Amino acid sequence: MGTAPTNKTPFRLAELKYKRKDQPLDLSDVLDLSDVEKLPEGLRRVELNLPRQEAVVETGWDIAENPVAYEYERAPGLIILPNVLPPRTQRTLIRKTLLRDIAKPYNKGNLTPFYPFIPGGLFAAAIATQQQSEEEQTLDLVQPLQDHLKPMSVRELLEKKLRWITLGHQYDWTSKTYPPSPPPPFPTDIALLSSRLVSVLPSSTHTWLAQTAIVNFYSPGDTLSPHTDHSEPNHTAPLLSLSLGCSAIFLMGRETKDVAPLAILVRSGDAVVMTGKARMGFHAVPRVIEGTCPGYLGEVGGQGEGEDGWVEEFAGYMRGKRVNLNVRQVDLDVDEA
Ligand SMILES: O=C(O)CCC(=O)C(=O)O
Repeated sequence: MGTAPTNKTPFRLAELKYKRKDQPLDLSDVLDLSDVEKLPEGLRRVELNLPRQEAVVETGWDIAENPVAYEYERAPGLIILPNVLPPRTQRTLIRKTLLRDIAKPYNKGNLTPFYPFIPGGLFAAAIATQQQSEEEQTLDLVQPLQDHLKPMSVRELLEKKLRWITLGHQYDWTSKTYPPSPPPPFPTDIALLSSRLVSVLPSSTHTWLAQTAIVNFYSPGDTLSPHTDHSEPNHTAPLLSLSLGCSAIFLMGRETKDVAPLAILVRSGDAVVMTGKARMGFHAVPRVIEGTCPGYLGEVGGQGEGEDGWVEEFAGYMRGKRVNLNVRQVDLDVDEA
């Protein structure tokens, strides 16, 4: 029997394949770069621009000592740096976004139009309610800003409703533009880490500046639809994407959905950078894989224990989450620092 014709694009077919829950997840066509002994055909190692140690600008962040990067012929321009963020760096990034960045009222998110800003931040507020009984929590519900929504506890908002916040330039999802007014500050430490990562890429001939980031929060079951990121006036500056927590399947396609995308397993600590042709390519996250959060995030013990403030509240949250930092330059030109 032949295959029934379909009017679905190759991108859509790939998306559906990894979304479906009625069959075991088939990873046989998924590129997994966590342990590459022999380079599969079509995969090439990318020569990085690693400055001599003494020339490294001190950023205060650890990145892998000898990062490796790959590019696959089916996704030209997509540079994959597996395991480039050590556990400690991952923990610090998560803590900073959950405790600090989320607590700044100017960093808007998907909840902003619907629920009031929680002073001190949603994560800290949810931790504070941990000792409360369920009864006490129902007395403390957050009242929605729109009548059709229901009051919710800070814990429910954090765990079930928070999907993203924006750092730096605040993208306007209605007009699909970045407002011309001066943006709120982009966190300097995250900008330094991002620049350091982008600076090792071979194409880094121009200054690159982290000016905006979407911090995506996913639970297993959440997906991100295929899209291109074209609202930044600069369509050539690389887009840096950092994965933390549970693993996910990331689909990288071309400028049209008529070409089958490459499926990549992105794990905690991986970076993918969309450069060149990949910068304007369709991409999506059809699957976040349950139960794959590494132990150093999902538990309190291990590296950095006691020193980096990684307490049960963070471990408990990350056990079931994937956090993605999607960092971009907005302006056409940026000044040399
Ligand atoms: O979560 C990811 O890996 C990708 C996120 C993304 O594409 C976006 O925020 O535009």
